[in-house]
Amino acid sequence: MIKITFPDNSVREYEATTTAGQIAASISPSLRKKCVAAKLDGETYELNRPIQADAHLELITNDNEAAMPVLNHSTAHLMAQAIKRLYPDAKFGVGPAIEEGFYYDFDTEEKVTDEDLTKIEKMMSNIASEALEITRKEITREEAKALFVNDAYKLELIEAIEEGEMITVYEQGEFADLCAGGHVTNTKEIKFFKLLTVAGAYWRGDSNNKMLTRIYGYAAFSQKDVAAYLEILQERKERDHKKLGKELEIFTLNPLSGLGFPILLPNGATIRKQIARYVTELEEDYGFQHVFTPVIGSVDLYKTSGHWELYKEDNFPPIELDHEALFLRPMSCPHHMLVYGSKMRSYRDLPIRLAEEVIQHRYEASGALTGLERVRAMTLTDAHLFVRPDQIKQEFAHCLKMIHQAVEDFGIEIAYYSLSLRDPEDKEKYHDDDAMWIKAETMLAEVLDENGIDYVPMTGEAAFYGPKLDIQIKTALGHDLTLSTIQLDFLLPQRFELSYIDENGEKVTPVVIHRGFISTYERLLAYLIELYKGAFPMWLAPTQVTIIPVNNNYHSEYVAEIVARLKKHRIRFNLDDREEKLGYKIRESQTKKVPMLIVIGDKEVESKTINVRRYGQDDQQTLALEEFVTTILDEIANKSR
Ligand code: TSB
Ligand code: ZN
Repeated sequence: MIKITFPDNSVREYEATTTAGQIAASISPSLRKKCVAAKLDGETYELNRPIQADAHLELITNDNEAAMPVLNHSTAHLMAQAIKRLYPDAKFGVGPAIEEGFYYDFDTEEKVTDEDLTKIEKMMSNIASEALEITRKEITREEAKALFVNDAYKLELIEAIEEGEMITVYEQGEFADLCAGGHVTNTKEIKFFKLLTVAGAYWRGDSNNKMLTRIYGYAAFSQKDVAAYLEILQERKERDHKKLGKELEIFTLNPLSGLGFPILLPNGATIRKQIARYVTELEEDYGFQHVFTPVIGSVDLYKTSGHWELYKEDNFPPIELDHEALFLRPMSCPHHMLVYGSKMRSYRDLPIRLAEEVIQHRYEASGALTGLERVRAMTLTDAHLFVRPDQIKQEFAHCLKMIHQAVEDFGIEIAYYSLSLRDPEDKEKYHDDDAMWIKAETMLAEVLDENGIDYVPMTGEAAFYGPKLDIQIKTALGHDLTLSTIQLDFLLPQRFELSYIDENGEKVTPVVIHRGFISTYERLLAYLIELYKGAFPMWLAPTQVTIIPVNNNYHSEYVAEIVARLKKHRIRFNLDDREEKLGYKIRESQTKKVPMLIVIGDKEVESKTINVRRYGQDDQQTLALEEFVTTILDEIANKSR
């Protein structure tokens, strides 16, 4: 007999080799019906897998989050089986459940495209209705190698399994897969799914390997849930900054400009200018001084800082001219070190906060380049603070406060805070000084605790010079990106032999805080386009008001008066006096997501009023001209959303 403990701590006894499915059925048939899998001492267990020993058991019903990866993983197998039937030469890589749905990587002679997805789905449904039992088998390494003798990728995976680790396969009909589980127990349990896209993926994520075909899919426990997910996907696509950026004429990508070098169009440039003004003013308020430094420096500068060695691969190669070697910078820190070092500093001068809109270049992998989100030429709202050791915490909090101010003003949604730490094993990337790292990491964790920041520790994500706090955002397409960053650095000031004279007349090395304010303009813009779905708030909108006269001849005088008022206050407007139908012009203003649209007709001219239609709202508002202007100015000043 075995003792099974349930989540409510009740204990029941069963025959050894009873399955979780039988246990569920013994409690109630309706519970059994809802069960998808079980957790046995935390490990996912199939409902048809015999339980051999005493354990804690949690039944996973189909309304439980934990059921989704099980179902999706089984659907991945089902898809692989369907592919194998349709493409007998198919060789399979890996096919896991992911945060949303599943994928499977495979290789076929014949190219598989989006057009083939329906065919594969049909075959999946056929196999599902064959009601094949899904069974788990423990096998030896030799058996595994024999079973997958024709599958080079699976053989590689078998090689990678550590000695002594259990090897299992899951079988359903003629199909078997090397897999750790857990799964549903029968293909007929897989009823509602959709194959989404075909993509390419390098075997083991390595670009030196063969590119495999990857199909993404999604399975759920009802047709309604699948449909709801497809709707979310559609919504995300609509939000995608690449799509909106084109439609709203914010930026353009042209191969002649080079991969990863987007061009900001006038609308994008206007938004960027507003952000730049905001950043500059806030920095002035927070006691930063601005500097201008060149985009290129001598190779020696980056050898001194250490960027050279580390970034060789990720950068544009140096330019060699007249015995001089120059380097297109990936970061501005070395230049800011030179600014600090340009004169003697006393302890009374610190903190010194140097800020700049830094133009920098990084040779990002071509596969990683995404619209404005990840580019090769970027402008970072950067700063380096030179502080005394006793000022670290206060200055760190100062930067954090400023970032939080911006987060509020833009309405940014922080996904999470990452405390990015070094990987102590990685001696190549990280400066080898345990004491320094321990000091910096401990101090950073303390500051975060003191400021009540809940963070996720991330090993191996630190900069080469020190640990950092990264503020992470999520893009419409689900990319996890760093927006703001505050980094603690004991290394670069040492490398540049920077110092200040302390109270006792002694030379002391300052500490540097690197502060990436609200990312690069490129990434911020990508994020904001998605956040606002292209409908920028008044203070950022490229065009703030569209003016449409009903009749150019009769209404032009009043329109001229309005225009003069708007110009006086630098309100950005578009006077649409083209000889087009009124309805057409109104619709066009709406597709451009202009926050305010005013139509001027006889009534407005007579009463000297303005009829305002706001983007996304049905009702209209009548305002006196003066009121109209102050409404806009208030919204700009308050950054209303
Ligand atoms: C903060 N030296 C520091 C600086 O002082 C630094 O460069 N840090 S960084 O490497 O983390 O980059 C700063 C920010 O630039 C990142 O947080 C990210 O928001 C943004 N960024 C980095 N790479 C790219 C890229 N390829 N495209 C767009 N933005 C990027
Ligand atoms: Zn820096």
